[in-house]
Amino acid sequence: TYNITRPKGYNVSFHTNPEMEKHHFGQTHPMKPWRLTLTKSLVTSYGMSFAMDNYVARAATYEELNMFHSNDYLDYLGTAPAEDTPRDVDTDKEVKYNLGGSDCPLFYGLYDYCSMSAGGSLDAARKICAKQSDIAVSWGGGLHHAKRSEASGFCYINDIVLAILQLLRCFPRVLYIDIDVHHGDGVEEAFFSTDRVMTVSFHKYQPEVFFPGTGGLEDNGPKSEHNPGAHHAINVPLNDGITDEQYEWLFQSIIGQVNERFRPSAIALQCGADSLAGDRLGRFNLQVQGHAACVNFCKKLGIPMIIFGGGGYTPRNVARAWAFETAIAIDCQDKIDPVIPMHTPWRDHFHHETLFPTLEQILGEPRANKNTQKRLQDMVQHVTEQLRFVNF
Ligand code: VJV
Ligand code: CA
Ligand code: ZN
Repeated sequence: TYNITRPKGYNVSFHTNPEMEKHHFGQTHPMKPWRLTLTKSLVTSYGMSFAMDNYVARAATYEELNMFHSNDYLDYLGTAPAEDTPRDVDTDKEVKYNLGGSDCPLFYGLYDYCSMSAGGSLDAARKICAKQSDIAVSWGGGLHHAKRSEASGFCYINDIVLAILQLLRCFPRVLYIDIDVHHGDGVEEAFFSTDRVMTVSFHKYQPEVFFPGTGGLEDNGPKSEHNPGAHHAINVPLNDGITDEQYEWLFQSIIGQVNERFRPSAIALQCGADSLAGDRLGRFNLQVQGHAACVNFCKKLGIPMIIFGGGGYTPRNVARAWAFETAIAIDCQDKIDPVIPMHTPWRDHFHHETLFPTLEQILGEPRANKNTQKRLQDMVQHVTEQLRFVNF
C-alpha cells in the first residue's frame, strides 16, 4: 500500500465534480469528459486523496459566468435545446455564437457541464485568494478557446479567464502559462489590454492547417500606443515531434526569465494533455515526465498556483499525466510506484500497466522531430528581447 502524506508547509486543494464527467459531446467527438473519471481513479487508487482538501465543485452561477461572457451569449447557451431533441433551430444565433457545429455541439446538459467546469476553477481561485490553498487543482477546467460571446474549439465558457479575474482581486500580477498543444487564444485575447496578466502559450503552430492558427512568435499583444498590455503576450510556436528534452529546456529558459522580469504574485497553469505523444489530435513526442516537469518547475517557484486541465484526447495518457501532476502538487512523486495499483478501477485501460510507458510503447514509431535547436534558441532570444519592455 501507499503512504501518501500531506505536503509539508503548504496546502493542496482538489476540485472535481463527478456529474460533469457523465456528459457526452457525441459518439465519436474527441472530447471525452470521462477522462476525468479515469484520472480520479488513478489519483484515488494511489492514495493521493488523503493528502489534499477535496471539494465537489459547485456549478457557477449566471452572474459569475457574466463576469466575462455576454448576456446574449449566456442566455442562448442556457436555452438552446440539445441537437438530438426536437427543436426550433435558430440558425442565425448558432452561427453568431459558433454553437451546434461539429467542434462545439449542443449536447444534452451542456449548460450544466459548462457551469460545473467554471465552478471548479472559480472555487480553486477563491481558495487561493483566501490563502486556504497554495496549489489548487481543477482538471475539469482549462477551456482556453472560449470567447466573450462565442464558443470555439470544444470550449464554451472560459473558466480560466473567470478564475484569473478572481485572482486579480487579491493579487497584483498573474502569470498564465499554457502547455496544451493548441494556442491559448481566448485567454490571451481577454487580457490583451492589461499589464497585470502576462500570457505564455507553447503550441503547435501551422496556420491554415492546425487549429486555431494564431500565436506566432511575433504576436506579443496589440502594439497600439497607449496599450499597457503590449508585450504581455508571449507565444512559443513549435513544430511536430518536439521531445521532452527540448521542451523542458525551452520551458525552463522562458518561464525562468518571465518570472524574473514579471514577478507574478500568482500562476495559472493550463496543463492540456494533448501535447503528449500518442494524442489523437496532438503532434508532439512529449512523455508524462516531460509534461510533468513543467508543473514541477512552476511549483518550485513557490508562488500560489491554480492547475487547470484542458485538451487531451487519448484518455489513458491524460489520466497518467494528470495523476502524476497531482502527485507533484502534493510532493509525493518520489513515492509513486510506476506500476499502476492492482485495485485501480479500469486498470485494463492502461495497457503496459505503467504510469510511464516508453515512446515505443505509446507510438510504435516516434513522430519525426521538426524542431531544430537553432530555431528554439532564436525563440528564447526573441522572448528575452520582448521582456526588456516589461517592468513590473
Ligand atoms: O480544426 C478545427 C476546425 C475545423 C472545422 C470543424 N472540423 C470538424 C474540424 C476542422 C476547422 N477544429 C479543431 C478544434 C480543436 C480544439 C482543441 C481544444 C483544446 O484542446 O485546445 C482545449 C480543450 C479540431 N481539431 C480536430 C477536430 N477539431 C475534430 C473535431 C471533431 C471530430 C474530429 C476532429 C468533431 C466531431 C467528430 N470528430 C465526430
Ligand atoms: Ca498552448
Ligand atoms: Zn488542445
